[in-house]
Amino acid sequence: MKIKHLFRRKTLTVEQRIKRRNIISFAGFAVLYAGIYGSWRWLYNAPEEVAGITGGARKPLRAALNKTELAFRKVFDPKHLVKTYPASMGAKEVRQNGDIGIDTAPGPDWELLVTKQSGQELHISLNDLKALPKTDITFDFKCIEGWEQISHWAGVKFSDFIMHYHLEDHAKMQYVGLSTPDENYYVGIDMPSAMHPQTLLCYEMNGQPLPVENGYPLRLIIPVKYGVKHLKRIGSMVFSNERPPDYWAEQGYDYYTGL
Ligand SMILES: Nc1nc2c(c(=O)[nH]1)N[C@H]1C(S)=C(S)[C@@H](COP(=O)(O)O)O[C@H]1N2
Ligand SMILES: [Mo]
Repeated sequence: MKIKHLFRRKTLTVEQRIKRRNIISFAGFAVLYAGIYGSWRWLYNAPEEVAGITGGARKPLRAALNKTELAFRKVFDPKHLVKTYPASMGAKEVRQNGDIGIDTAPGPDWELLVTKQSGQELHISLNDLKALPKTDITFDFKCIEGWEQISHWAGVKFSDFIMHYHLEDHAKMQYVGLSTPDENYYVGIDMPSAMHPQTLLCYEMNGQPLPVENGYPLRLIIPVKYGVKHLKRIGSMVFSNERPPDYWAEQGYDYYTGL
């Protein structure tokens, strides 16, 4: 017998070939499923991040979100402008969504409390803010619940406010934290988004003082972010290099919720 004969594959019958393929596919899927199960176990057993700032999600998940955020920040120019519309296109019936921290009547003695790093406090009245240059914007306001609406707002550019009150050093920090006077709703904003040229400390909607439900006397309008970050009835402002507490991030939503 010639030696090469030994190594030659036996010609298989059709049945044998089917069987062989079945075995190969079953083995293939078994490995795949074991892999999926293994990854799931790994994620399931992964440590939770410290609850507080964010919702106590599994660390690898949050790490992925944070990495995505950093990647997007690199790709997108922070000075890129959100699309704007003529003021006449602003909705006349503006939606009123979310009343956490604004479900009581606004106090007559409202003022914006800014706490500086030194501990020094600024107490700023609505008239003080109205005396600064006024900027308006009409843009498509988007809520993570799935609705959007073109609306028209006006107030002081956040960056103008920073310059006027000589807070440039504070604006070098990484975050600004804003809260309602009763501290029931609060947001943390990364400084590049706060200093974005379209971000407003807003006191007017459709050329009128803000309705109570839309945040009277002062709210944040930050077009580079989803609605959750547009805090209504701002009572206080702090600056920090740590992420300030954020109401929806604590419930597990992405901290940055940028658009
Ligand atoms: N104080 C306070 N601000 C808030 C909220 C809230 O519940 N309380 N909801 C947010 C959400 S989820 C959205 S979509 C917008 C809605 O703003 P509007 O009511 O002016 O449409 O406000 C944001 N700011
Ligand atoms: Mo929202």
